[in-house]
Amino acid sequence: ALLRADVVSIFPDYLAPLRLSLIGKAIDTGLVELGVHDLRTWTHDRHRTVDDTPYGGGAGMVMKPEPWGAALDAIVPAGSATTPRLVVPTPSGRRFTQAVAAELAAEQHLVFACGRYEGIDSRVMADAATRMRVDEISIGDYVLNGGEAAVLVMLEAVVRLVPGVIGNPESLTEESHAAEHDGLLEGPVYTKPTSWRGLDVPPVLLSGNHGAIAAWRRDQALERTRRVRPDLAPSPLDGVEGVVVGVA
Ligand code: 6GU
Repeated sequence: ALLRADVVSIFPDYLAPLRLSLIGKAIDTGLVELGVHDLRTWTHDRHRTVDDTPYGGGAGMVMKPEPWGAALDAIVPAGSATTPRLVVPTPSGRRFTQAVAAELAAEQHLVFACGRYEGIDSRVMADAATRMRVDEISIGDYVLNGGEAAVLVMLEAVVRLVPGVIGNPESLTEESHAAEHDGLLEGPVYTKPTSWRGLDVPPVLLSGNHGAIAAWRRDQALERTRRVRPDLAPSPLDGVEGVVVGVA
């Protein structure tokens, strides 16, 4: 397999959708290997305890280090040829972007540690960092109850970038956030019929004039980006020769 991904969670069933659709097919064809593990496998007490009260006080519970240490020891083979990357989903991590997805897609082995409650005892990350690269990553500025849904999001973005997973690689470069798009959002798209419920497909798309179509699409992309994501829109002087602004 080009990519192996291991996910550790106290709700392994939450990761079942990874076996569906595009990721499922990548697993079935052997391009991607997936392991989903129940953290409680590495508990030894009657109640299979994974959490405890936080030192220093405060609300909520913190995940105990021992089960995580044992889980990572079992999943990451000692002295393996390639050092895996440990991804810890957390709202306090660095932001997941298309560039981070591409970075992760280039790895051979990803391990995802799904925390619940107020997070995982920080020594787990400190200890893991002696053997692997550790990345605490957030998928956005909102709070989830656990990392599982974030792992579904991240793996969907990552696996489709693994070579061979998408049949037509051109569709990888033609979408929103692709570098080829100059960082603009993709504009509206249309298919048959040409008229539907009184709404017509923009005539330029039926013109056969490829130059005019490309110019129209660029214009639509720019308009949409300015309207819904002004933070991504190019500044008016972008691309004007001889003018350089905002460079440190
Ligand atoms: Cl990656 N995990 C959790 N638990 N909450 C989040 C998140 C991740 N990203 C945003 N909120």
